[in-house]
Amino acid sequence: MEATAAPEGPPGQATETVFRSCPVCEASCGLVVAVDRAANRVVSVRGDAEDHRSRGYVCAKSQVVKDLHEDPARLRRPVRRTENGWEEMEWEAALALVGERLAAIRAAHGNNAVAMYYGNPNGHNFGAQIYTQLFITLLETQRFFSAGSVDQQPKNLSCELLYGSAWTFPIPDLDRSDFFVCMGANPLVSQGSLMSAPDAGGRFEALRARGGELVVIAPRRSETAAIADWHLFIRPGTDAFLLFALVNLLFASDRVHLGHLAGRIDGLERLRELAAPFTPEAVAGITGVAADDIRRLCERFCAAERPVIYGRIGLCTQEFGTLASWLVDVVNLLRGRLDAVGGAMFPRPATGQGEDSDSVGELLRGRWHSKVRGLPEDMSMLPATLMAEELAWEGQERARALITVAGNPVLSVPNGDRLREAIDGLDFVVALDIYINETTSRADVILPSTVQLEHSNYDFLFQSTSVRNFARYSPRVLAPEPGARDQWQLMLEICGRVNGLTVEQLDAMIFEGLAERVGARLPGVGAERVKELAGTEPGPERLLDMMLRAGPHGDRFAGGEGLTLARVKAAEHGIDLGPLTPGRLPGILRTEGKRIRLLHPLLEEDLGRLRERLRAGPPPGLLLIGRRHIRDMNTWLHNLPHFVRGRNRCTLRMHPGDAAGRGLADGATALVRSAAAERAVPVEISDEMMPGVVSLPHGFGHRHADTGQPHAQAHAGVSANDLIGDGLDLPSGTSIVNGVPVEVRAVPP
Ligand SMILES: Nc1nc2c(c(=O)[nH]1)N[C@H]1C(S)=C(S)[C@@H](COP(=O)(O)OP(=O)(O)OC[C@H]3O[C@@H](n4cnc5c(=O)[nH]c(N)nc54)[C@H](O)[C@@H]3O)O[C@H]1N2
Ligand SMILES: Nc1nc2c(c(=O)[nH]1)N[C@H]1C(S)=C(S)[C@@H](COP(=O)(O)OP(=O)(O)OC[C@H]3O[C@@H](n4cnc5c(=O)[nH]c(N)nc54)[C@H](O)[C@@H]3O)O[C@H]1N2
Ligand code: SF4
Ligand SMILES: [Mo]
Repeated sequence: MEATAAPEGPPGQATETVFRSCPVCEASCGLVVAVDRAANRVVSVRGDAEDHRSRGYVCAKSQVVKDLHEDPARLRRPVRRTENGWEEMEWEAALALVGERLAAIRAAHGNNAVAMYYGNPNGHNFGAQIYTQLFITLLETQRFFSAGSVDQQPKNLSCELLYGSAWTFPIPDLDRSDFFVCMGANPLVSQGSLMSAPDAGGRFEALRARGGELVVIAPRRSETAAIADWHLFIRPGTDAFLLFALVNLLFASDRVHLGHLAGRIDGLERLRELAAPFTPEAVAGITGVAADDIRRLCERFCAAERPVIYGRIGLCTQEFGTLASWLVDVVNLLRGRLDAVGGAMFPRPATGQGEDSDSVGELLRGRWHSKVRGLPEDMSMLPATLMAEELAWEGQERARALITVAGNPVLSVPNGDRLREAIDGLDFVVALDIYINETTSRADVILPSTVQLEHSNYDFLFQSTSVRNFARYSPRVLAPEPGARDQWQLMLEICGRVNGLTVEQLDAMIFEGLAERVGARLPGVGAERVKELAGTEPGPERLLDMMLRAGPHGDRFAGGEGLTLARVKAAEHGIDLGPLTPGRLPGILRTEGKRIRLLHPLLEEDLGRLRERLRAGPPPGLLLIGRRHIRDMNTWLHNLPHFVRGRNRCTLRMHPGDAAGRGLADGATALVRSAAAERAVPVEISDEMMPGVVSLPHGFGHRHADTGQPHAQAHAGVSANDLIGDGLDLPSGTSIVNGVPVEVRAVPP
């Protein structure tokens, strides 16, 4: 644990203690925040030993909530770009300007003239999430991009195909598994993703202490691999081959056991046929994993009592992201490890998103296409990699405006330089952001929301990704500046002004709609009674109260002991709703006849691409992969001095053999060239790398002089995404950021 001693305030200073969860990563660890109300500042932040999920664990990023609040470079009021630089604006004037400009552009050129990019921090902000659907629906643009297509989109798609719902993620039961295969993830650093697990390291230690084994499959001996019982190097982008070989072995050795899902699964015979060519011997060359090791992995997986396979970023953001993400579930399924204790199970959020349903999900894909390359929309989004070319496209119905919502695509998405240029060609740009950074510096107006400790929160999304069911409310700790708005208010202000509606009207629409749905589900109660009990205070909390009360643990608006928001608030350290439970399938399936269809035409079609890669062999040269560090969070912590001090982390890690062959010594500067660009980066020689693979973290590259982040600029580094280029996992439109061919050479003298 990279913990933090708690400097208490000076003696005699009146500090108050507030408990809340950390909004920086999915783990959502419990924090103890000491606050000086009079000075409206945080005195200290430390881990909450009474939080049942994190039990006192926190990482260095727990201090972000304090540092970010205090960063003088953080925007507190709207700013407008003028010829003389950035100028502060009054809130009403700024909102009016944004509303007028966007409305005028829509009126003249249609809804699609306004593009939007939606970034990661929204997923950590309950208010923003609750109104997101409305925001997107009312902007109704076919030029919608998000960080999701440099992230989990392949898993969304595979879940949609298998279970009928893109957000029904099977989550590994880390605390009860006895054979954990971790592919393309580094939970010791990330603290788990689509597996929210504070103190992942402690949980893996516990797994080993109870006689279980941890296997890590990744092209780098990561922090997680370093504590594993077995680490297998794999060539980037080839996991689908390895997983197919496991499927092949399960069929060939007659070890398919479907458990309680037998009789619900379609496509088994077809899958057997498709897997037939992918023997361990056939895939050993391309994956770099010996056939014997693949066989041994299969043996040990089958011999274990509670095995599970889990895959994340390294499996999603690669050449065969959808196939690999799908095959992880397929292998679990073929061994009866889906919806089973110690396997992969489905969380049950207290707000009711994971309940049984009779509805049948519709695959939302291909309803429109990108202008330049004609690639299909997926879940209403176009691939983020295409954002630069789509915004630069000069046809008749071209893009004219852009809204960025807590995102920094110039650094976090491939083709950042082209994107900056394309943004400059637009008529109007508004950024909902708290910094002037590589992306938002191109905006006409920046609208900063309240930050983390200035608004309340509820861990909404991460109820669906957590390794244990829980409910957790976080109170507001610090008073915002006068006039400041929460992110949800800004979102409603914008779509309200563009559509001629007020924030109150929009909130009322959501409220009425939710009350109707909740009322319909509770026949004895009805919508009118729901509305009466929900109160009159507009905003996300009254919606949250309704969802909790109507949810699986709720009081059903009938009094009694069930959950209400007030009860969740009263539980300062969060409420433990127990381990994940099996038997959620078939109830939660949103598929035709509640069957699981193993294959889908989209997947079968993509198998053509996989076979072609096997025939062609791996791409030539070195393959570039990414890397995460404890003190980085994508692009946005680099202006906080505590998070950039020390050694330069933006280095190219390289195997000693690869370095020697190129005359590169440790610390030397290398030129890394890809199809997209060439960049100079310091080399760090390390045998943690698989030979033939080099690693560079993303989120750096703060080289533009026009940002308002002096500390970030002083630790600029290089943007990995400059090197990454156009490659996509075709079915999902996800950027291939792992497994990018590069050449590396020493800087000529
Ligand atoms: N090469 C490569 N690229 C990657 C990845 C990779 O592994 N390799 N990972 C991808 C992944 S998984 C992700 S999620 C994306 C992230 O992609 P983005 O979401 O585009 O990037 P972030 O750095 O998270 O951007 C956060 C932005 O939100 C702002 N912000 C932070 N807090 C707040 C707030 O409270 N309110 C408001 N209004 N703004 C706020 C910050 O100033 C910053 O501009 O990057 C992806 N890009
Ligand atoms: N400290 C910190 N924590 C974070 C973040 C952060 O930036 N910093 N970001 C958060 C976000 S937005 C996300 S989405 C999560 C991501 O959480 P993780 O998925 O755990 O992310 P990474 O640490 O990028 O781990 C990816 C792993 O995949 C390996 N890999 C790369 N290519 C391949 C491949 O082709 N095959 C296989 N098998 N492995 C491969 C890499 O070596 C690396 O170990 O982390 C979250 N947590
Ligand atoms: S692991 Fe994530 S949630 Fe926990 S303290 Fe660190 S950043 Fe915050
Ligand atoms: Mo992410």
